[in-house]
Amino acid sequence: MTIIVTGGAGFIGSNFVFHMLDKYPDYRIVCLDKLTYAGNLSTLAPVMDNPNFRFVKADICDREAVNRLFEEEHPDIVVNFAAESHVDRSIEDPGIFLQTNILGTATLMDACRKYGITRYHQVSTDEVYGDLPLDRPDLFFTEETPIHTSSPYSSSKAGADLLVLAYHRTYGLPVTISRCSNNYGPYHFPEKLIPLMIANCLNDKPLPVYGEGLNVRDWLYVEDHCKAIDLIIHKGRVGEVYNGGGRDGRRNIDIGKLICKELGKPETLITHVTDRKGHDMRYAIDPTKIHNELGWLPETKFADGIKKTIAWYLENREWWETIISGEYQNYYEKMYGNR
Ligand code: NAD
Ligand code: TDX
Repeated sequence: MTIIVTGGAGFIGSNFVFHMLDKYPDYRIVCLDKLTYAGNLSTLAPVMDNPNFRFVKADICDREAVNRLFEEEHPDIVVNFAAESHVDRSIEDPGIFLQTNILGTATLMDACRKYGITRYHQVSTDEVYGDLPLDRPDLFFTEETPIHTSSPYSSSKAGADLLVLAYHRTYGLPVTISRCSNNYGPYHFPEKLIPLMIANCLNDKPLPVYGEGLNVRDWLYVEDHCKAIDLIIHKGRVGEVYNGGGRDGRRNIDIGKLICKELGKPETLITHVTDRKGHDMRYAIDPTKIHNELGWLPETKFADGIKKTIAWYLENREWWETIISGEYQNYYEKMYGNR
């Protein structure tokens, strides 16, 4: 079995590469990644010498490079993690989101049609459903919830999802889609809420909370997401969408307080800054379908996962300190300097 994993040098993709190499010693895992600002080859260092692993630096939008890889590897399965993934960046500059997230997805699926695969899996997001009101805790996203996006990022992911379902209906491509809630855990790029707050807290810098910080996210430990995708590509029904979530909704302000508490820092580090434009209020996933069909349930509770995550950032300072000492400084100044 050969699996092409795109975006495997990023946060979730790298965790998935580790999970698959560990669980399936007879599988070949080929990572295709452009190594954008969000991709780190150092993350993959532990598996670079593994004979079952190959890394290829390429853009999923580069048809020639993608086709060449299919001719060389004859993949059985393609799992597409590659994307521009940060909502705030999409608000600043949507173009690359449309390019990578929509056209890149089409390019990959065209290669799948041309060379033949047993499964194309699209890693999507709960953000395609838009948001839920704070005063309706009884509401959850199901796979039947209408697509209703808020940001250029979520719109580009929704566009890709529609294309994936269209390639299934029109060309009979054997596809599946997963829509998971916010992930957290090792190798999470420090522009996202949890790793940004951990890094700032450790450096005694302000923890920027957008607006009042009442927005709720449904946090899922990254390993649980990887297990969900593993189940879907092996046992999921072709043409289906599967939601995955932690059923562990938390307000952003409470995440900040918890991280201060765990690291023994004062809550006065929390600083309210200008809100994100079009900021989604609440995400909450109903994972009944994947539970009933595939037996998946998140195994790591947020209370344990956040402790493991903080411990990882303490033990792997070099990984994130290298990131935040480079180009990230310019990004941070631009996004937070006058906020
Ligand atoms: P990430 O930004 O950490 O990693 C993205 C990876 O894709 C990087 O390694 C980057 O170099 C690579 N990439 C970007 N553009 C590329 C291109 N044109 N060609 C090849 N490689 C390219 O993202 P992540 O948080 O790991 O998210 C992975 C996927 O999961 C994305 O599709 C995202 O939409 C989805 N998702 C993320 C979350 C979350 O909470 N992070 C939740 C649900 C779904
Ligand atoms: O500095 C910050 N302050 C703050 O209050 C940052 C970076 C974020 N926030 C808020 C915005 C959100 O309400 O925290 C929440 C989480 O923000 P992000 O970490 O940027 O994640 P989110 O916008 O929810 O999107 C994430 O989950 C869904 C991923 O980045 C997406 O790729 C995924 O699809």
